[in-house]
Amino acid sequence: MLATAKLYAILDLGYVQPVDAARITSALLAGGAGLLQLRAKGKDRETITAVARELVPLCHEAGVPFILNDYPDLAAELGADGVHIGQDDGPLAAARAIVGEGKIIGRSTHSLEQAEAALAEGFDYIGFGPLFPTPTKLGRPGIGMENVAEMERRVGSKIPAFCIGGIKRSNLPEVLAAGARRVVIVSDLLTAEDVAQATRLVVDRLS
Ligand code: 3NM
Repeated sequence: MLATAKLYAILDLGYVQPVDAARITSALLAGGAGLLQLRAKGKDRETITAVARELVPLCHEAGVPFILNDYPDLAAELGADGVHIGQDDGPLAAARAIVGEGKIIGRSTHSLEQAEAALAEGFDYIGFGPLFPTPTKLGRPGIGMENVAEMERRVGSKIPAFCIGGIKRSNLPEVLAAGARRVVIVSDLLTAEDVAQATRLVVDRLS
């Protein structure tokens, strides 16, 4: 499923209350998201565990890998299909030792050099961004779209590479024209009036 996923959706508890997590996740899955991450920055382990226990079966029923942001130990404990880690979260081998062989491990990258380093290290996929400044990750400048095509040639041709950061239905055509083939969209989907319909629209444009 990772190989074919074009839209990576993130259930971010900065936008969605835990009580709504299952409903919104079902809409993202119904719309055709190919990967689903739970991102719960600043939440306690109990909250993350409770939400993940609801989302894992929904993802598995849909045949979509469930990825946990950070916390390789919780990912293993909760039966996640993988974990996503940032530049400051240590080497791949350390995360692999905790989540186990056969699990998906992704890395956030913010430059061509970091993208190539993640490929060389053996990550299963990368995020590449933020292309544009975004309220979901405040304080980071956008890296722009000028390296997207080269990143796709050097890295995206070997492992799935998802452009991320400030991507919306409205600017998706430009992002695709710049060479992106897979994207992560967070706030534009989570704040959509009809989450499933918005997701479907993006998936259709990516296929
Ligand atoms: N990681 P939105 S940008 C979670 O560049 C995240 O590593 C990024 O959210 C990175 O679609 C980002 O709302 C936020 O802009 C993406």
